[in-house]
Amino acid sequence: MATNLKNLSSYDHTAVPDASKMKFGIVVAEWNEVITKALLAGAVGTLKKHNVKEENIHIEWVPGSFELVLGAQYFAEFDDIDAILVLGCVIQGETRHFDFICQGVTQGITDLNLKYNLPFIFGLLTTDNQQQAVDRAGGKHGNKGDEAAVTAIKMVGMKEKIQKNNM
Ligand code: DLZ
Repeated sequence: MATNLKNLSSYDHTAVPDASKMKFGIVVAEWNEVITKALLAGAVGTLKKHNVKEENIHIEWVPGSFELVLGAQYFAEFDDIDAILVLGCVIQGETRHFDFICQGVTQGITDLNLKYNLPFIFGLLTTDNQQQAVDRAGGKHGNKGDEAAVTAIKMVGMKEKIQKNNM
């Protein structure tokens, strides 16, 4: 949770492995586009900061957050990718739609991680209102997209390290 104790864009740069050979897929939701564009900018900027090449960042848009899971699965099935980031923003409304979308995406992403043995990174903002989303998409609590990018690089690095140690 982004709180006063944790800014989403703060991390120890020395603890992030070099990502110059890594390849990432990013699936972004069109709903709440102002927010998701900011998440995407954060994620891409952070990947590049850690030497990911432009041609190794593959971006696809889906209509809403509910479609993030299938979009991510398409990357896993049809592309040679090291990790997939999903970026979306679900804002609480008057109905229970929020709960169903959040549950679906959370469980879906969890299942994909295990099914494909690949890092699928959960870059979904689930907020009570627009301001909370703004605060976490490059605002006072940092950018969830930055956090997703760093997490993706770290997970790929971890997998590579364990594979190397066991060869
Ligand atoms: C329908 C819907 C609603 C009410 N709210 C959001 C939202 O806050 N964030 C989001 O990413 N998507 C929302 N959607 C769209 C659903 O995710 C999905 O695209 C549709 O239900 C069609 O499957």
